[in-house]
Amino acid sequence: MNKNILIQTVNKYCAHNYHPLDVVLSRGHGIWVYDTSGKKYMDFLSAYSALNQGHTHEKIIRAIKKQLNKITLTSRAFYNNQLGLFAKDLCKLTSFEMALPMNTGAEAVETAIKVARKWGYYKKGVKGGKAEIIVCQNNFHGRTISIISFSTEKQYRDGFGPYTKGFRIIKFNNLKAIKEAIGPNTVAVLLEPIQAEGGIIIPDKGYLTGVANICRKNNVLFMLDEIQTGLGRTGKLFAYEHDYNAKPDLLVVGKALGGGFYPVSAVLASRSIFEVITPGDHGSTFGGNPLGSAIARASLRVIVKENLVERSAELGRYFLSKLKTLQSKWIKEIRGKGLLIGIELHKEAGGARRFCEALMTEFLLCKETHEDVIRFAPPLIIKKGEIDSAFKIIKKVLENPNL
Ligand code: IF1
Repeated sequence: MNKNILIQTVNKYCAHNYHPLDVVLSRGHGIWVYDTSGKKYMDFLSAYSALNQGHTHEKIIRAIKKQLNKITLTSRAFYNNQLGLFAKDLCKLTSFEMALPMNTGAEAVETAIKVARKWGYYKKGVKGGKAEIIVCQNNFHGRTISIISFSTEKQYRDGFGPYTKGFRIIKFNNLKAIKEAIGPNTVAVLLEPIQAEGGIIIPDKGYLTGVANICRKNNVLFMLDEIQTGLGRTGKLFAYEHDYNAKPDLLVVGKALGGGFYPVSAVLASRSIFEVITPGDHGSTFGGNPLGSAIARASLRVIVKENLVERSAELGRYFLSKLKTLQSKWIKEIRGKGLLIGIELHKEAGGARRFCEALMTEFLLCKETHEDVIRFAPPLIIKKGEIDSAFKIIKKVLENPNL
């Protein structure tokens, strides 16, 4: 079917909760995607880091096919023979004791919030209904009612009240603010180690270590949302490893855990924290299903076997250093960690969207974030030569005096 008809069909039958670039994709492999007329593009968004392993990875497809012929869904009313293996692989890789499987990122964040609140009442001794969780300005943790209740982005909140109580919003990258905000009812601090949607905001070195220490000292749980930054994206398995001794009490993972095939997310924590959760407290029809579990195991294996964490660190450094040579009047700052890189433009540039559109006509797909930031996050399997090709396109577009 023709591109315009396909777009019209989406616009006619799908709620307009997105404003996509004008391209209709029908095939993908590795870092490459193809539109309906067969034109080939580099994917420099990776579905917001859910495709760290690249599109349609063969090893993951093999695991899916194998599992598809056996059993795909059992619900948690019964055991299945994949869930334990998945949870064990994930725990071994991340050095956590236990995992609680969910599907989407927002669900896993909700799960972490529930666990923290219950821990607060049952272990810390906070009085019923008083638990408070500290979060940061400019956060992005998903779209559910509770999560948007503590968003500071007008568009994510407006029109969706009444909101969930129990959150206290403070400045990001500011230890003093956390110290001052903690009170006897504080059960947890929840943050992103790098605010990705917030514009690739990287906190000062030592910030996460500081947060971890403050939490430890005050008997408050330190919770990190690494849904986007985790599993190699920033050049470490998890972004908190860029700091010293900053391991959180609860770690939330998603996106690339499903290898780009399937929504798989999880909360990781110690046994003593998860002790507060008893049968019937929480659950999900699909969370921990055998198909998702087999996919997640294969997705993790690809990250390890193909050294995606090291690749991300090395190629990210290479790409960032090349980007820093760009001579463009539009560029205000370039920042990144691993293969999560943002180019912030001056206000006079008229927004990042038109640059993303121009990059698309040169066959490189990416997405703006926060009006003025172009975000680059290619699959971590990308080769050096492909970064060179992408850089040529970026240079042509950003250094074009007529744009
Ligand atoms: C959209 C953004 C990225 C996340 C972090 C939780 C979630 C996300 C740190 C929720 C999801 C996605 C959601 C998607 C676009 C995308 C996004 F621009 F909106 F913020 F990646 F930067 N924590 N981020 O980044 O996970 O429930 O979606 O599985 O909402 O449009 P989810």
